[in-house]
Amino acid sequence: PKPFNFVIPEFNYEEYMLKKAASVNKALDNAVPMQEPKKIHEAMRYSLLAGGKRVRPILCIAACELAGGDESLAIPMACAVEMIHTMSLIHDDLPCMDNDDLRRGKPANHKMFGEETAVLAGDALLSLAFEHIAANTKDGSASRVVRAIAELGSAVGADGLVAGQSVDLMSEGKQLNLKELEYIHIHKTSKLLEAAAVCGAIMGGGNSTMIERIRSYARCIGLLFQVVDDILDVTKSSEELGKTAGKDLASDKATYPKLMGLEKAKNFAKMLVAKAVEELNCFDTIKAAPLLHLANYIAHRQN
Ligand code: GRG
Repeated sequence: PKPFNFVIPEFNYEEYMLKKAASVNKALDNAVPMQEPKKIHEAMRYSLLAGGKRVRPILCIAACELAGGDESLAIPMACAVEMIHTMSLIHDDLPCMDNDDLRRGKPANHKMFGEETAVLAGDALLSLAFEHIAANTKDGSASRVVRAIAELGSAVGADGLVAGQSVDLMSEGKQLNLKELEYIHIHKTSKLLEAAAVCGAIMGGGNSTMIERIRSYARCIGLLFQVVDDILDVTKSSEELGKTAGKDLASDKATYPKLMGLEKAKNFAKMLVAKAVEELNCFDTIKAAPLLHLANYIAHRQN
């Protein structure tokens, strides 16, 4: 059964996603122009414009629109979220972290530019993210900008992404239980998705009830994102190997399918998407269509 069993005929999801991704890509390109010193700017642009799915910035814009604002109010915030996401990927791939050579099908930043430049490119993107919000958000919204910056900062630092990464690194070689696995996912993945949506809703002028419903929605899809990732790891590698047991069921890494079984993990994903949809039932369905479809997309994504 489909976890989300209604369509909104008035709404063309693919067209919406393509249009928003194009706006985000253009704004990101403008936000980091090629300039001196060339190497660092080239490294920043290399990863930032490497063609991610842009889920977080689109979530930010859609939440802003749902809360009553227009796209232009959320664009600097949306770009900042993608800059932070990108810097976290650059640092995650470093030899001292996950030590990955490839990212988005291309050589990782440190493989292209060297470790020192990759560290600096990440640092520069993190700093630019906050500068970009403060310097480029439309006039008249200073108090919203301050609230959103506080939200984003806390999602990224030692209570957010950094906490998730730190606990993940410390857990290497340990057998995690579900609660520990969830802590890592909530911090490494959900926090930034949640901040993207909440910051969008703040910029859009949403009231506190709207913002909190959007927050709960985003929490669900953040966890959903990771559960689906884990399920894809199993099902994809099963397909590739032509076997029933996938890579992650065999490896040491804790995943939802490994800890609860594949069927239960799939049911958990269905429960999360249903809860995410339920959180938005206080909004007009047509207006909430982008976020409803985004939840559905995350549940059914293939990469
Ligand atoms: C944030 C200050 C700061 C430091 C970084 C390295 C680190 C601390 C955190 C790691 C965070 C991390 C790599 C989380 C995984 C997030 C995740 C699910 C990535 C994949 O996201 P997609 O599928 O990727 O949206 P694309 O490529 O489409 O953007």
